[in-house]
Amino acid sequence: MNEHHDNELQNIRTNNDLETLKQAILDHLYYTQAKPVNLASLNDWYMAVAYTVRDRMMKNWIKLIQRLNDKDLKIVGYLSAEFLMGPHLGNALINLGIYDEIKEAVESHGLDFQQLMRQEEEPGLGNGGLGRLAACYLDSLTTLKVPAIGYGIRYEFGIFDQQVHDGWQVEKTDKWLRFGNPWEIVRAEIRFSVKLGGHTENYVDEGKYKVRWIPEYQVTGVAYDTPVPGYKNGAVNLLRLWKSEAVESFDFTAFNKGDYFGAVNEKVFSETITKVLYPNDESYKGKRLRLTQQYFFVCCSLQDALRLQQMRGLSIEQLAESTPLQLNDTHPSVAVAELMRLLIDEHELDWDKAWHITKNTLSYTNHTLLPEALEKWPLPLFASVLPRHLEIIYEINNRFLDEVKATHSNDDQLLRRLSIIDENGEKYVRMAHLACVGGHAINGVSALHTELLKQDVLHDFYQLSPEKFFNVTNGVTPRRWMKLYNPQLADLITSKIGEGWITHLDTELIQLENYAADADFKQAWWQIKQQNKIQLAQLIKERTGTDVDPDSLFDVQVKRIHEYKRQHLNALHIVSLFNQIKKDPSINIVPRTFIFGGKAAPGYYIAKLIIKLINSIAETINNDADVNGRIKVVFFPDFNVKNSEYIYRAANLSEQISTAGKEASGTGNMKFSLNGALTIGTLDGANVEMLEAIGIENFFLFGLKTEEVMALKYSGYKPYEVYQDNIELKEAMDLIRTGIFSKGDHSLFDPVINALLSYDPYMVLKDFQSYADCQQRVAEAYSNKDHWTKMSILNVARMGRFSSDRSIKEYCENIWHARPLL
Ligand code: NBG
Repeated sequence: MNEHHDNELQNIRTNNDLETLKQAILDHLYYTQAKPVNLASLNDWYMAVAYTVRDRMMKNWIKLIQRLNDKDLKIVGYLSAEFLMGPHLGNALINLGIYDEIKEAVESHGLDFQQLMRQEEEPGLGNGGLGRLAACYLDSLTTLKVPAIGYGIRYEFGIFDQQVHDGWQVEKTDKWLRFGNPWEIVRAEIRFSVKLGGHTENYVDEGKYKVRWIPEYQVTGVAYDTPVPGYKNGAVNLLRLWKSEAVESFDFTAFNKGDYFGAVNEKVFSETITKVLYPNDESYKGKRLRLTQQYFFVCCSLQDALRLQQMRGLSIEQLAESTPLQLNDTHPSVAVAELMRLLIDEHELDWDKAWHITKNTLSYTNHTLLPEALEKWPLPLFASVLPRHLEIIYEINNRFLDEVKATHSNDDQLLRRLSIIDENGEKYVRMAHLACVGGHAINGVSALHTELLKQDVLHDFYQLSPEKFFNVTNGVTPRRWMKLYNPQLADLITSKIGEGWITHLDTELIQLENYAADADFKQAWWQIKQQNKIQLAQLIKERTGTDVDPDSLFDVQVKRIHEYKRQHLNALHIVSLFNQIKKDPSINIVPRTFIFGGKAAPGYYIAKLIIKLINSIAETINNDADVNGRIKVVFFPDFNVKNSEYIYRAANLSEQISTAGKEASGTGNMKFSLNGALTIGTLDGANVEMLEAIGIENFFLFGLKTEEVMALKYSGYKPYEVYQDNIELKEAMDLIRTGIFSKGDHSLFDPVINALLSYDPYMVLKDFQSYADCQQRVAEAYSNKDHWTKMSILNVARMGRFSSDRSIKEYCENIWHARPLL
């Protein structure tokens, strides 16, 4: 290629002046989308713009690929079954620093920029907080210039789209790839084969005892790479997702016998593995495909890590120092057995050496204390999918328990509790135990959560190896959650304290405290919130048909629907407000809009009924003459990263009301607070640390503490007595049973009501009064706009430590021993 041509190519693909960008978009429309301007759909334009932006990452992307040969390069591998990246375009524009330029270029073609951005499908490859955390961490890793690869699964269908029909959740397949995905590049030559099922055979080779795995079948994993740009720093990392394919697309024996459909069968089966993301909160027990998915992506990722090791000219013995691998929850924890298998069976290392490498390479993040969410696989199922791994796990377990006996205790009960194999009744492989034994570090995701892991869920492991335990409190990226999703507030902040906060939130944001008493600043702060509320009100009207008043207090609870998160506590409080109004329509009420959003797992009946309850309450209250618009209830359908843009920034009040001791951290709590919402919350998860940072005077705290929850449970909690003793609560619950919200159907909500009256495992009733009282304080505080605004500013100012940059620095220092690339 001659010099001149090379330069020209560089220009149209790299220059950021208006004329070049305009032309680049037209070029892609023509040469990539094959459309003339007059026939181009909005999607064609979106694709052309996306390719134009992607081009501008290429140079640094290729630089990264070239660096993959560099011996000194330490690469962090983040293994996660979920990455909830959110729409890529806006984020890329912010991080590349070309938002305004592209906006202008797009508009110069006569297009509506916001509409074009909304054309991008949500890449919903995750359920909620855990998957979004992985996405925030990739952003921070890259912004901090730590070379990293996010390893995961390229689900053809992500988390279902939620529709609401007659108040009920209806799930729709998420066909996010249907109009093409301009952000990924298939690496057709990066493919690994993955064995499944079958049996093992022992044999002796040159005097050495060896094992051969004879699989029942085999599939191939192909790499799909998506670039992850850092914030204005020229760094790009990779999100590498695996898609399953058939080894042979046609079974030619079947084909030659004339069985065309039989021949395609294998292809269909193989591609099933990465077909669909499992919604969480469902029991995975017995879900063979789920285990297969987990193994599939772990197997491909580890083979890839070893390949990169080789490319860099490093030995396998150096794996731990050069490629630390983080297990995001137990979903990838089969990596312990798989890495051992690769090292022993395929690379012919001896056990001790392999074990040393495995242990020092892997580390494990726990994300939940709920016993039902701790993964365990029935032994027969595990054996039938991964026969060789089960043998390895037995060996790991035997050696581990022998060591405990030798160095600690022979206590049979202790050994049974520690064992990787659960032998109390039906036998299971406990994946959390495998991850604890097979890694060098274990961390919780908030201070409280880590304490509870140590004291309770992983107590025995903590006693055994306290040095393995760390806390890394979660964080969120200020790039997406503030700069991109709340541009006006971001600009206001920058106008006062400069833009250092975007990358140094923990040290810079605090300067905002100086403006908390500044009248003009407060006015501007309030105004921006108002404008954000007006926009959300418009969207609510569009999506639900409900009119809401932007001057009312926007009280928001968005997150997955789960009993422990207690959306029904919020709902009961609304019903009791309604009841008060009905009893005395002249009662003085601070106008409020209660906004809910979130998906329920399709198999979680009570959660779905809670959605129906919220919608039913909304229908009655929103149309009640006595209420007269003073309170409104909205269920915003299909809450996801894309829709959340409008929601966090418009909230006055953030509901973080889980039962103390149940929410591992929460990250929505941080997103709200960083966007100026005040929090009503329990001492749970990261709320504890937020409260500490923000100050109790700026936080609406209520409810039982973790120890109180535990003590009450121990002493025998009687929810029915609470109900009988509390008039407000009793009237609210009874009102639901009159059928007033359900067109006279008295029993529709019985499953919710009865669960509360008989077990109430999350102590909704016990916390009701404290919550209602606290909500009264909220209403009073909101009546004083000036003071409310001051609290809001102080809130934001003091939230600096909840940046994911801080979290990633802690992982780098304490767990990965990784440093930024200079
Ligand atoms: C979730 C917790 C949240 C936490 C996120 C991210 C799972 C298993 N856990 O509290 O419920 O914020 O993980 O750590 O999804």
